[in-house]
Amino acid sequence: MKNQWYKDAVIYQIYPRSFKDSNGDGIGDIPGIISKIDYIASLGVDAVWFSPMYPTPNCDFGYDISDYTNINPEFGTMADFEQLVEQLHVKGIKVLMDLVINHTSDQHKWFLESRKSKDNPYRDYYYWADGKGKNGKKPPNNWTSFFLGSAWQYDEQSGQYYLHLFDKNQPDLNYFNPKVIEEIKNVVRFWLEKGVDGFRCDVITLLSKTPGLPNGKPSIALQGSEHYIDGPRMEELLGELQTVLREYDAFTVGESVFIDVPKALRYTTEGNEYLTTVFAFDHISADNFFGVKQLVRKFSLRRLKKCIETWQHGLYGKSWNTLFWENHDQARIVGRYCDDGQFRVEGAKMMGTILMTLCGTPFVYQGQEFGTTSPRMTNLEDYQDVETHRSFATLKKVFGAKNAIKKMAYCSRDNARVPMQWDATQNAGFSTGKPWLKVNPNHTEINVANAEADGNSVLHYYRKLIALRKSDKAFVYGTYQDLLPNSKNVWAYMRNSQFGTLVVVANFSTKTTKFTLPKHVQGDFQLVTSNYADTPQNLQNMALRPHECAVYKLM
Ligand code: ISL
Ligand code: CA
Repeated sequence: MKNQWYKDAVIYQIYPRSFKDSNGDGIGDIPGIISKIDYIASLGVDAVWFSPMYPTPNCDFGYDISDYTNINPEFGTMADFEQLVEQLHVKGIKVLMDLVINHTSDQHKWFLESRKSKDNPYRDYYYWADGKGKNGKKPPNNWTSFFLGSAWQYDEQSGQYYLHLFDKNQPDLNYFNPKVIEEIKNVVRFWLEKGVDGFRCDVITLLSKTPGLPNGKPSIALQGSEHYIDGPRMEELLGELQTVLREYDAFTVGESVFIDVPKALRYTTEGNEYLTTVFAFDHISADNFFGVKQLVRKFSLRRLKKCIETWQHGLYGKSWNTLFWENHDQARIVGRYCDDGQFRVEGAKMMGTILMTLCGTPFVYQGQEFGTTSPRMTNLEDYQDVETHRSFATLKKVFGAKNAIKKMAYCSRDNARVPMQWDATQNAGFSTGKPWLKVNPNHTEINVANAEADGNSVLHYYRKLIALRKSDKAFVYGTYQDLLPNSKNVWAYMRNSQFGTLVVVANFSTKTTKFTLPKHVQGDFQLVTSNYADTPQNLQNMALRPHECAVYKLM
C-alpha cells in the first residue's frame, strides 16, 4: 500500500458559521477562525475541512451555493480566505474545501437564467420536465427528496418542473450536459490555484441519474434512489474531475450516502482512484432504522461492531477508510452511543480512543475534542435547520407533535451546529452579539477554557491520542480483529501490523462490566493509555468501570 500523507493524518472539521465570530454580528467568520489558528494547531491535526464558505442565501446554510468562486460576505473577503490558507499552511496544516456540486442554490446565476424560459442557453444546466397527469399538474416522476416530499418543484414562470434531491431551493445540476462538468472543473481548478489541498465532496455519488429519469420502486424514504445513487456514469464524471485533481495531487473524500464496501472499492481502490476516500454512514446508524436518523431506535453496540468489522476488513490492503463519529449533520456522539451525563468525560474519551485506534483517517468535528453535548432543544422555533423543519412536519403527522419534537431533539442537525463553546461568558465566547443559533446553556461548564485548565479533560486526552497516533504507526496501520463479537457491552479488538500489536478494550455500559481476555491473546501487553487513572498496567481479566477504555501494546 502506498504511503501518503492522509493516511497518517487527523483531519479537523470546522463549521464556519458556528466556530468564532469576530465582529459581533452573531455569525462565525474567517477572521474568527484565523484568531483560533493556534488552538487548531495545538490539537495536532494535519488538515482542516471547512464546511462551505461560498456566497449563499442560507436555505441550507452554505450547502446552497449561489457563487462557486467567491467567499460568503458574512464570513469575510477573498483576501481573508487567502490569509487563512496561508496561515494554516505556515503551521503545516492543509486546507480542504467543501465541494457541493450536485446542486446549486436557486439564486445561482445559472439557475436564474435557466428558469427564464425553455430556450434559455442555461436551461439544460438543470433537469426540467413537463408535469404528468391530465393537466400536467403531477410531478414528472415519483422520486422523493432527502428532505422529504416530492423531489420536483413546479415553476410558474416557465411552466415546467425542476428536480431537487434536497430542498426546493437546491436544484440539481444536469450532468448529462457536458458544459456543466466543464464549469465545475473550472471551479475545482480555481480553488486548487488558490492553494487548497483537496475537497470533501458533498453527496458526490448522486451525480449520475438514470437516463429518462424513470419512476422508482415504492419506498418509505428516498423513493427513486436506485435511479440517483451510484448511477452508471459515476466513473466517467469523477474521471473528468480527476483530470484536474490529479494535476495538483489533491485529496478527496466523497460523501457517499448509503454506500457499501463493494461500492466504496469501485470508487477508491488504490491505483484506480476516482476518489481518494469516501465517507460511509452505516456506523453512525447503530441507533436508527435503515440509516434514516429520524427513525430513532435503541443503540446497539453489536450492530456498531459488526459494521466497523465489515469496513475494516473490506477495505484492508485495497483502499483506505475514513473514521468519524460526528459532523455537521449529526447529533453529538455522547448522548447517542455513550452517556452525556454523569459519565460524559469517560464516554467522550472512550469514543475518542476508538476513533484514534482504528485503521483509517480520523475526522474530528469542532467541539468533539472537548466532549460537547447536544443541546436537544424542545422548541421548534429554536431550530434553524431546513431538514429539521421538514422532518418535523412529516413526523408530526405520524407520531404527533410531542413525539416528533422529541425525535428532533435527539437527531436534529442543529445539535451539532450551535456555537462552539469557548468559555463560560454570555455567548460562550463565540460572539459579543446575539448568536444566529442559541448557545447550549451548559457552555458555562463545558467549554474550551475549562478544558484547558483541567489536566483530566477530554481536550487534553484528545491531544494525547492524536500525538500517540502520530508517534506510533501501530495505531494507524494494521489488521482489525474483533475479540468479543458477541459481547453486548464490551468492545475489544486487536490491531496488528509490522509496527506492532495493540489491544483496545472499551466498556459501553455505565455499569461495571467483566472483561475476560480471550485465550488466544497472549504475551506481555502493556498499558499505553486509558481514561481512568488506575487502569491495570498489564492486559488481564478486568472489571471495567463505566465507559472505561484502555489501549495496550505488545512489548
Ligand atoms: O443529514 C442527513 C440526513 O439526516 C443526510 O441525509 C444528509 O442530508 C446527507 O448526508 C447529505 O448531506 C450533505 O448534503 C446536503 C446538506 O444539507 C448536508 O449538510 C451535507 O452534509 C445537501 O447539500
Ligand atoms: Ca461575524
